[in-house]
Amino acid sequence: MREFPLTLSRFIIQAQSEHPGASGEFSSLLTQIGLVGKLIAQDLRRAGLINILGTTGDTNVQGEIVKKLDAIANDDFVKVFQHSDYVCALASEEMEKPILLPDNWSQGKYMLLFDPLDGSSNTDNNMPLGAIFSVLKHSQSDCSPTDGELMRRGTEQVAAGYLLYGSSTMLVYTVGQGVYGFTLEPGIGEYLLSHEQIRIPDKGKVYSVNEGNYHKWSPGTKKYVDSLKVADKPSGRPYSSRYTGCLVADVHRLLLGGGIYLYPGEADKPDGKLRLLYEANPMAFVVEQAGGKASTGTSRIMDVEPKKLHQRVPLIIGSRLDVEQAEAYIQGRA
Ligand code: AFP
Repeated sequence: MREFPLTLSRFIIQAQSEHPGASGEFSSLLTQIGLVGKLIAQDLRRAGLINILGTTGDTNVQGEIVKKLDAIANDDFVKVFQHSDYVCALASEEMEKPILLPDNWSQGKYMLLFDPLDGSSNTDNNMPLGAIFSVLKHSQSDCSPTDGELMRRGTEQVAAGYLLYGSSTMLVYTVGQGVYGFTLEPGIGEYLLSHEQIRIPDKGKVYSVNEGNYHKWSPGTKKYVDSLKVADKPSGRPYSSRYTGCLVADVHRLLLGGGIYLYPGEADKPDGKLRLLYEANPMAFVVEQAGGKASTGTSRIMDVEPKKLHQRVPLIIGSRLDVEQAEAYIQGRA
């Protein structure tokens, strides 16, 4: 009889059975991430039809114009997790302050940090979008976490991953034992295991960066990106340039095919654009678990000590050898 592909739910239950002491809270959290993906994918598929394009007219804590879909995606995350039993704090790119569950509610032991809609500039032109999530464990189980509890190094994440809304909807995540990818089968509303133990090639042939910012980069960054355009067959150059405006989509491509994504520091923005806690750290956890690297250009992303909830960090992420090469140029060693 044809073996039916492993569904996300069965995969999570099987993984949980390997941890006899597991309470199931963690498994439920991951299953609910899948539910959020279905809700947002549904809205995105009909976005042009139900007039939810455009902006709400508000600006978020980043000072960015909030697009209706940003707000809808954020609401979906909050609705699904606020009344769950396994999350005690929610922090989002779209919310200045985290939502801390009051003491009188059943307190879960996990804290969820997320970018509910990554690539918002793509909402009105049918280009890829994503969502990024990071899971931390609350240290005490008897009180609401403080803001400080949420500002933990990337090495303390217990899970991380992303939802990719592209030609298909995918959930890709890690719990520290490799990286697994699930593709949504819309006909049955189930995520099916489509990419088991994803490994990123040690070196790629693709680079992903917004070259419109070239004039703002450090000399080392300029030299590195210039080096990728030199025609030199033995070293596999020139690389191809691919940039979608969606971190999730660009890193997903590199995760499967190899290469490098850069959002470096700039003259007027030395910390770059991307946020540490709910963009760089979770993507770094996934890429490192697949055998790649994630750096600020001078240090490992997951070792950065957070100081603020929405702090930014330069991000150089992808194939191990490509990231090491970029670090050498950025640090003036090449
Ligand atoms: P938005 O969600 O505000 O569009 O930002 C997307 C993002 O954080 C990341 O997904 C992209 O790689 C990067 O910013 C695009 O930024 P630029 O438009 O400055 O290249």
